[in-house]
Amino acid sequence: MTAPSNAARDLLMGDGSSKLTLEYFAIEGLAEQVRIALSVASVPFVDDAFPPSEWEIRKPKTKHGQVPEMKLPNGTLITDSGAMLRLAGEADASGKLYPIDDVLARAKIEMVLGLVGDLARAWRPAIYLGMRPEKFGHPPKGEWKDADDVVRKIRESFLADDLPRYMGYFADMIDENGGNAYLTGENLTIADISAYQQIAYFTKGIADHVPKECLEPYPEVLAWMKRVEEHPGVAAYKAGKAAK
Ligand SMILES: N[C@@H](CCC(=O)N[C@@H](CS)C(=O)NCC(=O)O)C(=O)O
Repeated sequence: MTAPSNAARDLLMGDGSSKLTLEYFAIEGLAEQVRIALSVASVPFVDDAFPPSEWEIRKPKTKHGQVPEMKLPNGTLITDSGAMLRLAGEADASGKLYPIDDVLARAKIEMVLGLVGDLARAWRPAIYLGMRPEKFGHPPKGEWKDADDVVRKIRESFLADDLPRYMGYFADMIDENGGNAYLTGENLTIADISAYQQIAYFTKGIADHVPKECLEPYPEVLAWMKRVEEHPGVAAYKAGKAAK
C-alpha cells in the first residue's frame, strides 16, 4: 500500500529550496504553539522573532496589522495562529498531531481548541484592562489612578471562578483518557500543544496577582503538562530554544 499523500506537508516543506518563515514578536505569545507544532511535525522553519522596537516598521507591512504571519515556501501568506496551528498539525508525517483521515479524532481536537479559546476569552479582560484601559471606558494607562486595584480584583475573580472551572474540565478530559495520556487520547495533538501554551502561561509568574503556584490544586493538569513537556518532539524544541 502506498503512503497517503500529505498535501499540507508538501505545502509547508516546498521543494527544499526555501523554508517557511514565521514572523512574530520575540516572545512566546500566540506564535509559540505554532513553533512547537512545526517542530514536532519536523517542518523546518525560519523563526523571524523580532524585538517590539521593530513593530512600528513591520506593522504596516502586515496584512491585518498584526502577527503572527507565516510565509510558505511558495510565497503564500497565512494569517491567524489557528490556521497555522492546523496546517502544522496536518503536515505531521506520523499523522498524529491533527489526523487527516480521522474525522472523530479531529472533532475531539476541535472541541479542545474551542475550550482553550473559551479559557483565553475568560482571561482576556484581566490582561487588556491593564494594557489598554481606554478600550474599556477608563482613563488611559498612567492616568487611571485605580488601575492597580481594579486589575487586581478582576484577576482575583478569574482565579476564584474561571480558572477552577476550566481546570476541572481539563482534568476530566485527562481522566476520561485513562489519566496517563493526552487530552484527546493516547497521542499528543495540536489540542495538547495549544492547551499547554495557554495553561502554562499562568504558572510563569508573568501576570501580576497570578501566583506561579495557582495550578497546584490541579495535580492531574500538572502531570499532563509534564507529559507534554517530556514528549520527544516538544522536549527537543525546548532544548533547542534553551541552547540559543
Ligand atoms: N487572530 C489572530 C490575532 C493576532 C493578534 O492579536 N496579534 C497581536 C499580538 S498577540 C498583535 O499583532 N498585536 C499588535 C497590534 O495589534 O498592534 C491570530 O490568532 O493570529
